[in-house]
Amino acid sequence: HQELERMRRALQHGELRLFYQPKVNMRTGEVIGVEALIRWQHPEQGILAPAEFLPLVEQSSLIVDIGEWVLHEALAQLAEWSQQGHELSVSVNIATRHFQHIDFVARLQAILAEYPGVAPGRLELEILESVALEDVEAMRAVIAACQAMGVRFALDDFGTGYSSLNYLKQLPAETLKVDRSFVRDMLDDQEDLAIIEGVIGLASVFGKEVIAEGVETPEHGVMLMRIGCDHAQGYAIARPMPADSMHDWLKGFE
Ligand code: G
Ligand code: G
Ligand code: MN
Ligand code: NA
Repeated sequence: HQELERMRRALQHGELRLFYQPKVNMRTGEVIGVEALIRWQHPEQGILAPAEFLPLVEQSSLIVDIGEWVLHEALAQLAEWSQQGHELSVSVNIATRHFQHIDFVARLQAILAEYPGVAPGRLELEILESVALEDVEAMRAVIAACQAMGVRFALDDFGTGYSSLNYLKQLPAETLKVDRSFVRDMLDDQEDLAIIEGVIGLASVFGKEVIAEGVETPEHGVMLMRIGCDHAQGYAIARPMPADSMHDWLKGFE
């Protein structure tokens, strides 16, 4: 496939970039971490968003190579930020096909070993709720093996994946990431607000953290804090930015 060949070359030629978006505790003002978000610095078309190239890549094993590049890049960046005095954690999105790769755990362990200065607890993997629901036993074993190394998990786009409430009881992730579709309409739509409140209530019973994504205005932030969701990510706080902008942003946010 010609498009895939182009992507492989983009990876080899160093055209992929990670942007980072801060996640904050709105109540304490603390930066709890950053989410790594891939971009393609295309030689002619400029910066391309993942929607423009990832869906194709996800249909091939190239997603494993790109996913491993993302892990390396994010961990190297954490090490660099450490040297600048910023002890951050990073969340990395893991494609389903990558996560289901037979060698996922061993290769993750090998990658982490290359960054001895970065504690595994500072890496969070974002997987889709639907992944954790697929082949539950096998996925739970993979998640548990990663957690045994210290790596944390967040269920991304939470609320869109049809988890049964019973399933929530054994959900292996530390964090639930409320899908931005609920957050977007929560100020006008009582039902979306109720869904977020429900997730927060369940999370607290099960000892899980909740973060709201897609927090676009201060009003959203105020309402989220009112209903007990202190962790937020979204344009109201910061847009995804290149790594070298993070130092200045952190200084300004303090
Ligand atoms: O950054 P943006 O909002 O355009 O990201 C769109 C989607 O692409 C998000 O759903 C996000 O989970 C996904 N995505 C972003 N970066 C990565 C990445 O490094 N790996 C994978 N597998 N998905 C990513
Ligand atoms: O699916 P995932 O949660 O990984 O998606 C993250 C995506 O959401 C990134 O592509 C990021 O650019 C985008 N994003 C981050 N903050 C906001 C926001 O406040 N509003 C909207 N609409 N998108 C956001
Ligand atoms: Mn995500
Ligand atoms: Na999401």
